[in-house]
Amino acid sequence: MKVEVSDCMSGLVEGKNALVLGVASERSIAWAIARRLAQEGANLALTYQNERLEKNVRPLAESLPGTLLLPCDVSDDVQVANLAQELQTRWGKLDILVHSVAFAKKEELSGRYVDTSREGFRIAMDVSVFSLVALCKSLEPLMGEGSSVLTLTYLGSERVVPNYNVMGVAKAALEASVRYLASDLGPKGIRVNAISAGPINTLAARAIAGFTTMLQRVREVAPLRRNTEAEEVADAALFLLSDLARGVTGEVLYVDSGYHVMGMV
Ligand code: NAD
Ligand code: 0WE
Repeated sequence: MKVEVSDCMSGLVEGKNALVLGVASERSIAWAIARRLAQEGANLALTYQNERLEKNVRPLAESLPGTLLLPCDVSDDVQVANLAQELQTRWGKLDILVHSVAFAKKEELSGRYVDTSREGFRIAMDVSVFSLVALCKSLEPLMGEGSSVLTLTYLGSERVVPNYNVMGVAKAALEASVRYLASDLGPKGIRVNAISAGPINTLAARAIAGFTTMLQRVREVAPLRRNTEAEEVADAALFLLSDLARGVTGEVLYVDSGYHVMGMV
């Protein structure tokens, strides 16, 4: 019998316990990562932000047998603590943490950055940045040698992308947090990295005016002349979350068709 390579499990994350936050729909980057991890034999726990999104996420979770489904609004300390408690009870240890969560008020994602409100700044930083710190702190007791943490970022952290505004500043802080967390958790053998993804048509992106034009522009000028697919991000995520990347921490890996290397577009 012929065995296709694609039918074989790599064993890269086989038997590892993986928590993935940020699935909102089947287009979510977090969902592509979760599917890939499940495919390679990881045990999964997914979270949902609220009851409205639970309706979307439950059928996705149920399509991957054995997947735990837990609530977690990352802006609520109690929910973060309960999540850690629940995973302690169910699994006792955690090998993989995927943070694929970001939020800014819609009105902050248009117009001038200089007009950002104090409350808009606070919310974007709390949900998109501090949440990673809070999760790492709560879950650190469950993690150990060989554990790996991954978050998602975007080029707007280091270049000005019109309308990305306070989210760009939040992503800059997120990337800096990856370095500080890598330094804090490294001595325990816990790695912390980010993937900087090119624009992908998800729920979070669809709400943005002019997003289709951005996708088009990337297809025209990125070295690979195409858009980024969530599955490409998931493949890179599998690497960073596996022991193949055992020597990599504090890093931001671009999965963006090479767009970020261009100096004049
Ligand atoms: P998405 O809308 O599918 O995912 C965003 C997630 O954030 C949702 O699941 C939402 O429930 C969650 N979230 C927001 N506030 C939350 C809260 N208070 N508590 C818990 N969860 C909360 O969109 P996506 O594009 O898959 O976004 C995932 C990550 O990827 C984000 O960090 C985003 O910044 C990043 N990213 C996206 C793109 C893109 O173009 N889509 C590019 C680069 C990076
Ligand atoms: O990180 C993101 C999007 C994050 C996001 C999206 C929304 C839309 C709905 C955060 N908060 C909200 N709040 C909402 O109410 N991306 C990388 C995708 C994205 O968003 C942009 C982009 C790109 C790319 C916004 C403006 C310009 C470019």
